[in-house]
Amino acid sequence: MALLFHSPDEDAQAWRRALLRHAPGLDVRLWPEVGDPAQIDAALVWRAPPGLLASLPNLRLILSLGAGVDAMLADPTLPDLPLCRLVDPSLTRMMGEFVLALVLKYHRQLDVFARQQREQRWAFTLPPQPGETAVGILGLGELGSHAAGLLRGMGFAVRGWSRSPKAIEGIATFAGPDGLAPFLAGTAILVCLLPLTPETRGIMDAHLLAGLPTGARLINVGRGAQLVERDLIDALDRGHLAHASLDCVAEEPLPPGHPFWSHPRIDITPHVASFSLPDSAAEGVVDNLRRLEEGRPLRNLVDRARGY
Ligand code: NDP
Ligand code: OXD
Repeated sequence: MALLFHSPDEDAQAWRRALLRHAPGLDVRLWPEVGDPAQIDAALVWRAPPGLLASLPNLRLILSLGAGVDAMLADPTLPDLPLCRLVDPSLTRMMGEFVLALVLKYHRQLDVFARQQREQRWAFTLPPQPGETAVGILGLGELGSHAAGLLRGMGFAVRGWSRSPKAIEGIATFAGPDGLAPFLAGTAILVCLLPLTPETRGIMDAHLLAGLPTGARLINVGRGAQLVERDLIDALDRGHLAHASLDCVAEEPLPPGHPFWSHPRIDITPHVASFSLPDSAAEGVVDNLRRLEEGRPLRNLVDRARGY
């Protein structure tokens, strides 16, 4: 079997080594060394140039190197073939760490103290107990449910919102459009871990933000286009929201001079919440290649109608 690898962001040689450890006979071709395009059976890609996948006439499977497949689905030339997204234990763990770090920042009011430092002001109140801080997670999938479990383990009051109803021990769950308002009303720190789909594009707008209690904080680690940027700035400037941490923005890299760079109540990180690591992710990729060969059901298959 021949697998084409393409990613402008990853160490291609490390991926080749990791894949060969699990499948020594695999013919791994590192783009742009495609060889004969007709020989390629599967493609493992991130930010593939539009048209690359369509140029492989015998392609049978597309594997995303990322958890989110929104950019891939936006390519009008994407072949109508099975598409699997990446689920990687390291990616899941790192996202959990990142969300935990930002929740702790807010729980221990480090955003407040950073502002006080700029004002040369020495003041404090007793910090709340974790059980007094309600963290609401939009999206209870692979990443959201793991982050929820970590936070729950730390004693936070965790709630989550998903499309389909869920029962998760120790976590208050809400589902669907009707569940959104009650979910938001009890959330002090909102974490977005939704995939970007037609339904979630612009979901964090003035209406959603108004549904949060005054003084709430926002952590967006999903996708930038889920947030209406102007509405966030309005909510912060009016004092309805206290602070936001944005790992994803609509245009990446964030353009010079964008108001987010200098807003005193916004922290920006350059889409670094989590990464897929070849040493832990390769096993799942190879498992799916074997499933393809043996005609068994693929794992982490994207439902194109849902968009994730
Ligand atoms: P999953 O597909 O496992 O989970 C998605 C969750 O979102 C599910 O719980 C799903 O509900 C819920 N959901 C989707 N659409 C809706 C909707 N319309 N209304 C309510 N809930 C909805 O995805 P992952 O957890 O693996 O990843 C989530 C996203 O995280 C990725 O798509 C990507 O955008 C982002 N990400 C960001 C990274 C970063 O570094 N910043 C790194 C990796 C991922 P249900 O369970 O009912 O299907
Ligand atoms: C992903 C990402 O979707 O890194 O995996 O954003």
